[in-house]
Amino acid sequence: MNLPFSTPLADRQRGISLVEIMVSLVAGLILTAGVYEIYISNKQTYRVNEAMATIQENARFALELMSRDIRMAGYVGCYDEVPITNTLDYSNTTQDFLLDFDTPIEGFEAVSNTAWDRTLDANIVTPGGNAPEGGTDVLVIRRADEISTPITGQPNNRGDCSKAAQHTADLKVASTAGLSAGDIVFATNCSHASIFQITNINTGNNLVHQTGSHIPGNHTTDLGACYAGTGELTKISSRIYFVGRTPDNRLALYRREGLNPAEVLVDGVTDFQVLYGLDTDGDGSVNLEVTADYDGNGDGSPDYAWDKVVSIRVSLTLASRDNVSVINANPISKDFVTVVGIRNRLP
Ligand SMILES: [Ca+2]
Ligand SMILES: [Ca+2]
Ligand SMILES: [Ca+2]
Repeated sequence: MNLPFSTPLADRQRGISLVEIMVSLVAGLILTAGVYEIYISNKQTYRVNEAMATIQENARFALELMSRDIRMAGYVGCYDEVPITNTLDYSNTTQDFLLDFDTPIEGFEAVSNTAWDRTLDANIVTPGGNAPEGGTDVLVIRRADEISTPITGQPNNRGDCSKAAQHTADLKVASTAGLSAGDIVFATNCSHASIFQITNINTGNNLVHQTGSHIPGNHTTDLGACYAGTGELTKISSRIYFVGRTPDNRLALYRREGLNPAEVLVDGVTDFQVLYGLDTDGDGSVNLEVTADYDGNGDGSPDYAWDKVVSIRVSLTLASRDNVSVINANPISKDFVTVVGIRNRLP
């Protein structure tokens, strides 16, 4: 639109006043600050969500592994119903604790920030490794491994199972995958069972179980039974769970499997507490949930009724690596609880 010539120049081209510039600058600043605030808050939300997702993923992983071990505690096929010959040489080792397959479950209750209900067995800590963190519990599971193979024969016993001497023959198995010399295994044909250490694996999948080599070794080659062409062989080992400190001083959930060094399962586990579900009245279901040091008969000392444990309640606390909490700028942390039944002991 054309302005009439009579309109003064000042009216037509007045421009922008200083006040207007100031106002728009302030408005711009407010807008930028708002956008920045949204950005920061989104970034913060993202960091919290990311930390929480990591915590949840780690907790799921740890609880899954632990649950599998707890569920299978003491499970070794038809072990419960049959006589068992254990040829392990307990006099030849300081590692009896790791080989005590008669006790599938046991634990140590943290009674203060420095002590447990009894002295921790030396085998809980790998030589040179770090000790469990004060105030957190220790859980020990002894169980059959996933590695299992059919026994296909005893090549040297010439098919004669009637003579005790034939009980010493090598065992031939379908596959030696996952098995190696030094492994402790469990053989059973459902009328008898044997625990022994493999001292050598010969060609043809022949498992040798000599005396006088390896630790703990076998004190006899007599397995107490003949397994010519029948049965199943399974690797067995202990699993010890505890919270310890990593080399960079972070708390983490450790697992020691058999004679192997303890390994970090999951980083950022700051607490680990265990309760044992007891069936004290023999009806096959839990009627009492207690700590490891439970004194049921009131004689002033723990009962350690491990054979009455039918379930285990595990509580883990996990914390984020970074200080992402919006409340106090600390790491965020979350508790996770699961209850696992022991397969062998539930009806
Ligand atoms: Ca405890
Ligand atoms: Ca009960
Ligand atoms: Ca007692």
